[in-house]
Amino acid sequence: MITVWGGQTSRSIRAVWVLEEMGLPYNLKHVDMLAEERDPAWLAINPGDFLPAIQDGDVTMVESVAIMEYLMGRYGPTPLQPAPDDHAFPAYQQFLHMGEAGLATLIMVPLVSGFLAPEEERDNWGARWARECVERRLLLVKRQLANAPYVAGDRFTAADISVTYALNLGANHAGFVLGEVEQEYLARTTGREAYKRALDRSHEGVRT
Ligand SMILES: N[C@@H](CCC(=O)N[C@@H](CS)C(=O)NCC(=O)O)C(=O)O
Repeated sequence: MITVWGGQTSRSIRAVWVLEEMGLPYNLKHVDMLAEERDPAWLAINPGDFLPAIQDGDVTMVESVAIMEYLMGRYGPTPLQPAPDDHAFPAYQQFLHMGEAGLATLIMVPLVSGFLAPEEERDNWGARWARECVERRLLLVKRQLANAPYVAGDRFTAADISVTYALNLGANHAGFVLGEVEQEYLARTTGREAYKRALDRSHEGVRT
């Protein structure tokens, strides 16, 4: 059985959403990132102490996009992952990675500056630079969604799972203002039954 180590609002939702879309069974273990002390069992899984991680037999992995690729590669094929000869593949690959490397990673800088930095360090050059980078990268998302309902084209893929997490993170926790096109897109992606199940399971994880 696959175990996902995650949190209520963490990138573990990407792994759990893929598992729900693929109908695969899994356990979810909640890690409280705000707790003063860490469960040694968790640190044995990821001494780097960031979420998410998965265990699958003797496989232990971190990095949410790599985990999604592992799950789809190991337990697919799945329509979430277009084949390399599919015309959707280049856009799929680009936005799958942009969701984390180009968006969520950079969004974390103004996010943590705004919430965690000492008052006098909140408005800093690095956070402003990262915010501007995100704004420019969002133009690529906006341009793609002006022409297609999903970031890889006509159908929903794991690239949408990656980008949806980033857009939600930016809008809900870092003050990014989304346009109508992006908001309609989020309504489409988060309206999926598998997303709702993933969210429910992630919240249940807190109570176990
Ligand atoms: N690139 C990593 C980012 C992981 C990450 O930043 N996770 C957050 C939670 S969503 C975290 O655990 N942050 C705490 C920390 O890094 O100290 C991924 O996609 O998994």
